Amino acid sequence: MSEAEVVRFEVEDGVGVITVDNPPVNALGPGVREGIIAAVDRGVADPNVSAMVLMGAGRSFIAGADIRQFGKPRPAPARLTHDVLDASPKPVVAAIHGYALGGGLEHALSSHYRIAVASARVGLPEVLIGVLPGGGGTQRLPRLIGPKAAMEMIVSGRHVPAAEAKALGIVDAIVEGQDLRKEAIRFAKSVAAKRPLPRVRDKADRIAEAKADPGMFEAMRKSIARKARNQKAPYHCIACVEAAVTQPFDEGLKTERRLFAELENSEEAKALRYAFFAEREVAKIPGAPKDLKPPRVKTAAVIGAGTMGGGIAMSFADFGIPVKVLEVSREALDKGMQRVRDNYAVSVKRGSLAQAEMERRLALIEPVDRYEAIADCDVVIEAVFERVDVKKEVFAKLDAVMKPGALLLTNSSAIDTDIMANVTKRPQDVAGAHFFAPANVMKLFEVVKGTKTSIETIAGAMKVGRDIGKISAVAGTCDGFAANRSRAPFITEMMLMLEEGALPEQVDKVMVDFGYPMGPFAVSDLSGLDISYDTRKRRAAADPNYRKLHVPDRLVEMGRKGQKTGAGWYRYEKGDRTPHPDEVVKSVIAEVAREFGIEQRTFTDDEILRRLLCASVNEACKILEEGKAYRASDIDVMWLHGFGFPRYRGGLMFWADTVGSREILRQIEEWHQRYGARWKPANLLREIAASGGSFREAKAAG
Ligand code: T1G
Repeated sequence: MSEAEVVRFEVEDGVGVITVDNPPVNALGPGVREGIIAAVDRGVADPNVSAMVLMGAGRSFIAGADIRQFGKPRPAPARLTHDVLDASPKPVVAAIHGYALGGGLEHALSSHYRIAVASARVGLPEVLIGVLPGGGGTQRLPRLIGPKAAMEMIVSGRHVPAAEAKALGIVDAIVEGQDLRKEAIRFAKSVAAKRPLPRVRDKADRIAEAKADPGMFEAMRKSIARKARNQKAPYHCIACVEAAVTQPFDEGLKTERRLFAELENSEEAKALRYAFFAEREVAKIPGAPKDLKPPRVKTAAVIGAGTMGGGIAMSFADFGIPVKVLEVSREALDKGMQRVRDNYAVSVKRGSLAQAEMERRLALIEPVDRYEAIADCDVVIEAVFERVDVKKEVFAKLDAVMKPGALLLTNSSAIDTDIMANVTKRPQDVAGAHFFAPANVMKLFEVVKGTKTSIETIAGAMKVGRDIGKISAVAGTCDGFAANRSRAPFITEMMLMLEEGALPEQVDKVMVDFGYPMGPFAVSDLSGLDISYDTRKRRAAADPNYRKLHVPDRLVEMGRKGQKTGAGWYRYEKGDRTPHPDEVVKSVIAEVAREFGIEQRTFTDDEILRRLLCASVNEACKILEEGKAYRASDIDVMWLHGFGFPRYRGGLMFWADTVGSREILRQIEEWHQRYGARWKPANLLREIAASGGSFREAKAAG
């Protein structure tokens, strides 16, 4: 796109209006910076122009640099837009609507005034994609709002609403009325003659205040130590803001550029950029007609007021959608509603929810005890016991009462969606809507397509997920769908390594060092060992060849169900959630090894990491081969938002590419030799290794 096409310059009432028009979010792609510079030059040179306005066309101001350009060679620009805007002898007013993020906000900070509509959001979120504000943001923002507030914004990467931005001093005025352009021209004229121009780079008063608290930078480093471990970008952000306090502006800019260059092509930045685009790609349904735009659901219903049912109802209420909760027994209904009230009360007690907001959300959740009461809802999600007969009965009733076109969804985490669909006369309207516990917290929303599910129903269900703040990802119906199925081998290997001599605390340390917030055994103690025990019992009953997991089975049979019983893989002191390694577990492991003649040995940390993740990479390839997921990057999104996979590692398949497809195949073949059939390499994995291809770009077969 040429400069002229992505940036327009028009003179109106003596004001030069510079409009960036680079859909969808006016990113600073090719030609945009050059277009802005050319426009400012025209405005400066035009005697009829007394001031200028910089704004975005369409739904947003500028959402930052074009992330797709990162990692690609870029010729060093002769002039920087920031310097040109800053140095303009005529005032430039940045008029913000939608988003002013990253390079977008930096262009606004390089302008002399900033005005915004009330719904606008501003921020410097570069740290979320593994870099830092590289267009002067780390030097200008501290001068405008003070180093502490600036550092908080830059290290968190959060989007700041216009009202708060005004209070912080980022924007000079909130614009009323609908016509931002008109208001911006009026504002520009009102400051056209004012001199000197308020250049942010010249502001020193807020920097001076920081000199009184030099410890703020070390304090910030300490406060992010746990969350930002293994990462560089957050620390480089702090170092840049520190430079804004300790160095002259232009020296600080050099520091910013040097540290930016260190990050741009880091593994961390590549992984976070990949995750950014994978989260956008996952929303796309291959082959779906472009005009397939399902409506926002206005009313919802949930069948079952258990833990999942209650959490699902809260998800709808949290996003302002009225929801009915159906339970046939009044007692179960009251118990379920009380659990919902208690959950909200915990958030109010923690201060993360206002009492009034709690009341507002509770008012959106209506308990009902008759199917007729939900007949007009746009979507219904069944969340009853994981028993086939009960689910079939529910779907037969839903088929009888729900209005035509309603989405009939099941929250089953394992039962084949077709079983529920086939008891209805409208299987095309049935799909899985798999929430992850706790349903009102976990972001992953797995939409399961049955054999007869229509593309309209898939799109509708995915939209439901997005409308309640989830990340919707599609999976094909099969045992464990895509997310749990891809993780199941991870669980199996973690249990079998114990039988060979690994210890829970060693495995957990490896995964925490890798970046997980918590190790898999500690997570198992938190959610309860008995849940997976019941699943294993069902599987062993159905499949005589099912490989029993003796150690966890024995612990549960000893009454060690995890934190809730004070002991599981670890032991816990009363009222304390700190996991303590337990000799009892060691002796159970030794006992199982002796009984089944399993030789005990030591494990390297790297072997533990590879054993867990390679098992799932292999399964993910089988899932793609069978078309049970659209893209490998979808599976990565599932791991990021369903299983706490460290985001700066990109995801399971992205990690596999950092090891390399041939090495992954070599490793899996070695374990195939040693451990047998469960490690048989997937055909797709062999193909990727043979072609030297990448796992993250793999797509569903056919
Ligand atoms: N670059 C390239 N493409 C982008 C983009 C960007 N900055 N932002 C969005 N897109 C694409 C996105 O991939 C999708 O494409 C479409 O726009 C709609 O996005 C020098 C170094 C603005 C809050 O980090 O956070 O500036 O999938 O689905 O939900 O210091 O997009 O349709 O083909 O997300 O309404 C800093 C990133 C860059 C902001 C809108 N900026 N964007 O959310 O729409 S680094 C960011 C967002 C930088 C400077 C540095 C969100 C949004 P497609 P969407 P949305």
